[in-house]
Amino acid sequence: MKKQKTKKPLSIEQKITKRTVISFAIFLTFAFLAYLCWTKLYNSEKEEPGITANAKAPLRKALNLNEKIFSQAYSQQRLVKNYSKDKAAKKVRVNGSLGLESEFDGKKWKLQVIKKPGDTLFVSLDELKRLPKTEAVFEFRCIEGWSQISMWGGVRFSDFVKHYHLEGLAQRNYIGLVTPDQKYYVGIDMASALHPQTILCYEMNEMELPLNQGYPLRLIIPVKYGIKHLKRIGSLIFSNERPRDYWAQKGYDYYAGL
Ligand SMILES: Nc1nc2c(c(=O)[nH]1)N[C@H]1C(S)=C(S)[C@@H](COP(=O)(O)O)O[C@H]1N2
Ligand SMILES: [Mo]
Repeated sequence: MKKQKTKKPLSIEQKITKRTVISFAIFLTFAFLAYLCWTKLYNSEKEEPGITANAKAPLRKALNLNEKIFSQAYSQQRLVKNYSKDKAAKKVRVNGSLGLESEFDGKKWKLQVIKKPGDTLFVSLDELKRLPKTEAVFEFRCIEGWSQISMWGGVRFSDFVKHYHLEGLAQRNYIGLVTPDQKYYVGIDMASALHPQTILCYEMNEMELPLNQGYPLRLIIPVKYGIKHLKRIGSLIFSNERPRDYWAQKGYDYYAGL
């Protein structure tokens, strides 16, 4: 007679043990995968020293990825909401005076466009005023938590680029702006700089800019938070590397987009 191979059914205890072993194996697999991801993120390429020195590498990586996605999704067509003139605040808030405290002679001022070492273009306020004027009434937002609808006027940055034949330089990735005393500085990705609402601004509420709001020239860039709207522009550069940025050095997101 043939011996029949019959499997003895597992007892309740054996069943429970088997399940526990399987669950534990699954748990270990996931724990190991999580560990691999973490070490990969943590040992990933470090940021350039001095630019975002205060942010921890993995967090910074996430922010950079964020920036990549935003700039890829970025479209020149995406306009920030424009309001009618009467919605603009008459008493416009003043915030931030870095780079505005040094002695300054507005009458002698010219915008310096540094094309390459030893080749600087100087542009006076009168010359800027002769270019077509663009106005923007939008909700200005500060990362400190306040916002206010305000009205600004000046030359669209993209018009400025065309007028002075700077298209070649505008192929680079960033512009960098610095106050005349170099105490405040920002870097802006080129897509945002060339956005149709970005202006080199010389007017507020249809009048000359007040000194504490950036006379003779400031940046107005509605697609970004207030930190990027540098007041009193001294010089402008075009660069493939990220220009230094005051608040990014303190750990804020370099992109600071809305
Ligand atoms: N030169 C210079 N520009 C600056 C700042 C600054 O401290 N110095 N502060 C920024 C910040 S944080 C904000 S919110 C806006 C405020 O612009 P406002 O003073 O016209 O409201 O300016 C930005 N531009
Ligand atoms: Mo701000």
